[in-house]
Amino acid sequence: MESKKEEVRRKHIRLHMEGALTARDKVGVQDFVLLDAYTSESAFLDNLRKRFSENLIYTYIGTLLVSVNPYQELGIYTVSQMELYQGVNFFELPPHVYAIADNAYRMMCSELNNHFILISGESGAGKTEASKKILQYFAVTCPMTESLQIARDRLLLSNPVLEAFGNAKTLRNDNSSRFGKYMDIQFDFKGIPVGGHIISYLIEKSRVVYQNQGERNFHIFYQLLEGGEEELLAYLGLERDHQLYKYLSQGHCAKESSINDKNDWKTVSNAFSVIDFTEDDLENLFGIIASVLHLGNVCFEENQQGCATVPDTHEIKWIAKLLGVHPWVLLEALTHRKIEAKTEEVICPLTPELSACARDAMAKAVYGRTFTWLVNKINSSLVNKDFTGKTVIGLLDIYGFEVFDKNGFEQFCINYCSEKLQQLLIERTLKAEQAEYEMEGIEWEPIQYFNNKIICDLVEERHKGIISILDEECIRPGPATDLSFLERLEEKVGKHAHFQTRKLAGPKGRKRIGWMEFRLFHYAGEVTYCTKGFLEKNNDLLYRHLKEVLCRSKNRILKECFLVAELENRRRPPTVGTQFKNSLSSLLEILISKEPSYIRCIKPNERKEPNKFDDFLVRHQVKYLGLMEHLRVRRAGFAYRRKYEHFLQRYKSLCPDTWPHWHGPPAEGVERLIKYIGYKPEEYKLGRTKIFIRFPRTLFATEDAFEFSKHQLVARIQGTYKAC
Ligand code: AOV
Ligand code: MG
Repeated sequence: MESKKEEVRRKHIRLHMEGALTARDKVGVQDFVLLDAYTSESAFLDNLRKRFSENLIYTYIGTLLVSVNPYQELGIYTVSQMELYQGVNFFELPPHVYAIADNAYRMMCSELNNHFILISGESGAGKTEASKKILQYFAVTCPMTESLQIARDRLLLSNPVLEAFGNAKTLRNDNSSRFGKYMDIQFDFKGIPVGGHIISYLIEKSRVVYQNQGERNFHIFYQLLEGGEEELLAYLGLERDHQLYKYLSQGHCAKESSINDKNDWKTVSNAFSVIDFTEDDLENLFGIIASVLHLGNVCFEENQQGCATVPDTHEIKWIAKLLGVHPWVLLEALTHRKIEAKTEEVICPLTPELSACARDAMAKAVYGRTFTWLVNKINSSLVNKDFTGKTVIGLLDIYGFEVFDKNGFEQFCINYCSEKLQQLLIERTLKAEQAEYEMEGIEWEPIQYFNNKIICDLVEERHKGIISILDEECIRPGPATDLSFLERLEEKVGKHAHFQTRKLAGPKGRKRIGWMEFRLFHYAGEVTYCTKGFLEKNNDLLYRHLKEVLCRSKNRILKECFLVAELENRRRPPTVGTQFKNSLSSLLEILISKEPSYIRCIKPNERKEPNKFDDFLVRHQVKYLGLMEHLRVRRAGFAYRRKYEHFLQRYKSLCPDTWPHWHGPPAEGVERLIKYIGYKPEEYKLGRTKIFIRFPRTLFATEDAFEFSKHQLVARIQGTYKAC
């Protein structure tokens, strides 16, 4: 293996050095920085297309990885591929997601700092797959001890469990993540993965009760029905046919060949046992999942007084059994509302429509909180208290930019999240890069780019942004509606360049915006949102009566999810929009403290098909992902930079003046060192605290010399021992 690896590596370096890949006409260039016409979008696209047609889905822009979803298995994720990339310098092998993972890992080990890998791109572009490949890479290539194997397995198997409960088939992606996920993989000082921690973001609860045409509910429901053992289904009171359940059949989704619920059930069941779920946990957990299905089938009718009744209480009895609540108490809570007057409680009957809303609110609340419980449970099995002084690599796989025919509150939140991550990328790359040159006193021609801060502000600014306006409407006394919210928006942000409604649009735009809609001009394109449901989803209120029932449930998981203390707390909880805004802001704080790597995923076509490269679609993504700007900054700048101390520490053995110790200022040591090894003036620049290296090949050569000198040193030491 070693010699094969060395051979591939040498060949690649040679190609790289020989005017960067002789075969470039056929397979394009592996780093866009090497493109001759680097300012041309068409040349960029040509290169991407050429490589895609040769099944080369990865291309670099400097250290950023561009990945195009192949929609087919390419055989490039084998263990031998992983071994090939292990411990090899970045540009010495063809671009790969493993190279990004390995680079972050080695930097973490050598500099003992924390890293994160941000994977972005639109829905279906390949983010979740990339994050899984990275996790597998660490699981296979990192050093391991027997006692820590279980930690590794749990890290790996947390994925199928979370995907079962948090992913669903949408029109864009058969396995679309309907929650955001940030996962820290923790390593000890030897680089062994010892544990992890997951933070989840805003699960799309509305999917539990409603799915668009052609879409499905969360995978777990179908997996349970298809794969669950007979006795389990009998215990839960469920039938195999998912058409029997209202919450599973509204999307009229045809069977999808890419989804095998029966097999997935096996994987998830196995994962549960490895992650330490007890029989009791699973009994309670599936009791909840089954209750949601039963709940969806509860129907209401109107009695002569116009109040809701439940003609068939069969489902209610099952829910009561599974959740450990009294059936009549549950029935009353679904059909009545408790209103608290000053000294007494008044019970008012609900109409069938309001009862249906209460039922759906209960299903969403139960599912949403159970998901949070699941994440906490997984975290408690991933935690490793024995290790202190850990370093981490964080993986961020969060929902991608989404545009459907109908976009609601969920798309608004998802696309706002995309804006925030774009902001982070701009701050950390385009802006930071230019600021760094300035700070380090390096001459530089500024590059123009679109800064989407203006859109982030439009959404999130305190008192003025869309989320604040929505919150105000939610608490305003009097009859606030989704329409009055739209009117408030027109009043307060109507003049904003990135906002439009039917009333504000010119005659041409008006046709395409409905009465209840507003349009945002996102960095990734325009999206028209329908305000219907915004107030209700932002409020996310559960009638007190139902909350009481859930707080008194005997189901152990629900008991942990709905604490009795909540009933005593009369303060209004923060709205969903505000909670999401706050959680994104903490996420950005987590990321800002770490060293970044970026993967930008591109979706080649809308039909989820292999070998189809839709120029228009890809061009649009190249544009909004800011790849051209990124390339320009990279091209004009320097491929590598290192603090003088770090550079000297690594390469000091290459120069007699700096080896074994250099006692002067590190900058002078580096200057002495690079003169000795023969850097040419055009290859580097010396800043105030760092050395900047223009071409990757300069660094390779240095790294090669270092490896060579290391071997010589070892040979010399061994020789000395032998002589003794
Ligand atoms: P996403 O995470 O970016 O969308 P996924 O990672 O789920 O997208 O990818 C969508 C589908 O594309 C996968 O289920 C695979 O079938 C295929 N795919 C993606 N990457 C690869 C790859 N490297 N090799 C082979 N097939 C791949 V979303 O979660 O919807 O934003 O919310
Ligand atoms: Mg995903």
